[in-house]
Amino acid sequence: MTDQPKPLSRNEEIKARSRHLRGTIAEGLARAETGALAEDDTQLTKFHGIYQQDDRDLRPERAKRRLEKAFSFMTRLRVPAGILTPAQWRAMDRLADERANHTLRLTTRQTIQFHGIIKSNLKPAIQAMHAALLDTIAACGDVNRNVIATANPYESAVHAQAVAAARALSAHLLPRTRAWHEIWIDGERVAGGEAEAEAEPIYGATYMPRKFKIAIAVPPRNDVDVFAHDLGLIAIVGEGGIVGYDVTVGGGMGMTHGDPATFPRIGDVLGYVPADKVIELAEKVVLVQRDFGDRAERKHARLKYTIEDRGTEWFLAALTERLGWELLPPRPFRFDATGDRLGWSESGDGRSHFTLFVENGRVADREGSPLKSALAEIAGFHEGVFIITANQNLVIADIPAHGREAVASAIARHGLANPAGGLRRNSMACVALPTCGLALAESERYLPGLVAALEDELAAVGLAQEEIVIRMTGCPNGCARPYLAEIGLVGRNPGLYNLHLGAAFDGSRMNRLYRADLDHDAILAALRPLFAAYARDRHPGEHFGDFAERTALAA
Ligand code: SRM
Ligand code: SF4
Repeated sequence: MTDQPKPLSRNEEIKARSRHLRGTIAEGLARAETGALAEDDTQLTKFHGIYQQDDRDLRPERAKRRLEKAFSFMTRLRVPAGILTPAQWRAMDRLADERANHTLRLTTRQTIQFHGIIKSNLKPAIQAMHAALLDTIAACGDVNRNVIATANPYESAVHAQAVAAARALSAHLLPRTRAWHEIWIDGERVAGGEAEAEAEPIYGATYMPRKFKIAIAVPPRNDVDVFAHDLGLIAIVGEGGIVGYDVTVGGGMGMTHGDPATFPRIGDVLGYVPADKVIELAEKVVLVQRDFGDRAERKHARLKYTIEDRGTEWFLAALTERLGWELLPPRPFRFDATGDRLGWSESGDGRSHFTLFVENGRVADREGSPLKSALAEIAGFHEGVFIITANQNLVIADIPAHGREAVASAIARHGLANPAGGLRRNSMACVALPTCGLALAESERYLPGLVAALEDELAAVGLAQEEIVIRMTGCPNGCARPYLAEIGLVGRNPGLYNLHLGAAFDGSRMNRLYRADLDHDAILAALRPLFAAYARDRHPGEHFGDFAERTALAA
């Protein structure tokens, strides 16, 4: 029997026929009889940063009444390195009220998602983003996504270089098609046939086999979880700032329950690249994956599987061939944590920064906690920038000396003080229900209550202030990077979670499955004795993840 090549996945056909990501999206937007778009077009809108969703809380009621699902759209901004001006923040705040569900959702990749935009509001919403000099191009889809970078403005010069690199990488790897502008902004078709007019020099007609993600970390902070990325860049700082990067490849978090062919993986350190060659390096990594990634099986299409199947040495050889030069041996680096440094800090240039904990990234006005209004007020007078962190938090950054008092007073007046508990400060949950179509269990709506219960347990053994990283997702896709948390909870079924333990505090080692299918009480029962043992038996300075690896998981 001969080895037949496997047929391409359906998404490959959709991309190939799409005339560079146009499909029939424009026609679907004009169709008033449904709140949805054509199915194939919903795959293409992802490349435009737009996901069709429906409110899952309303599904049973609407099905009973034989109504169409309550369709709406999630849109995701592209914000390299997570930086927004106050004017942009104010515009996005208004947009959330006028076109979406009155909330802004800070994501684990340093951007904002809007939920609940109905079809007729989509175009005006995107146009409002464009008017604020923002866009949603390539925020999702089989392309390079939002490039993220350490949100640490305290070392101003180095941070500025990392941000500049993130922006340059994002611009270089952006699709060239004018489809986004044509559909959402000006409505004008490019004359002379899109295919010829818009060759995609990097991606070609069918783009990447799957999503592709890049992060830049500036040690000692691994606040971007650099090892979770297809391509990770670890800044090496010398005289004059960032002189180059250690390069990691093949990280990724997603897996499918019960399918051992899928797994989370942390990236391999491949070598060192001088700073002036980093764009060329990134492009060639993309090209190797573009040409060798699996286009038949989407669950097997990320770079991590290409590398796992063919080997790191093969990958390095394929990369070197395209580069025409060799990576240098990696330089030493040291990470200390994946979390943000919450609260006030100062940089050498006389500016201050306040890192605000935003629970699970949801910026909303709630009774007793008017976070959204408070941030809009601060954006009204703030003279610096806002930086969204990859931990779903927000840095009110670059505050000049004369502006600090006003920010401090707004924080105090609106009760925005950061939480005291070490577990909550290091907690993160993905969106999950009711908007995520893939959620198997609650996440964002459940984690705050679980953390309260776990903090009681920690307080009982004297560990209330202990910094422990906990992350939850409503399914195994890994959107809050739960496999890199000291306590990872991964949704299995409504109300049931797999408990993973043992990741390193600095994000350099993944956790492992400890117990499966736990409900709320079972999660507490599993962790209670471990917290007690940790309080009693830990080595000086030992983090909870290391302790769990040494004790509970070793047993
Ligand atoms: Fe994610 C799919 C939300 C970061 C791995 N992710 C989704 C979708 C779009 C569901 C869907 O496909 O229908 C979720 C939308 C939920 C909603 O209602 O908003 C979603 N992912 C998120 C966000 C908003 C989670 C959050 O709470 O912040 C993050 C948005 C990031 C951004 O701004 O771009 C988010 N997703 C991640 C990360 C973390 C990261 O990149 O650092 C991962 C793991 C890293 C990785 O890619 O391996 C991640 N998301 C996935 C996967 C699994 C991909 C895989 O190849 O294994 C899916 C499912 C898929 O693509 O088929 C997914
Ligand atoms: Fe949805 Fe799963 Fe991602 Fe959570 S981890 S947002 S449930 S896809």
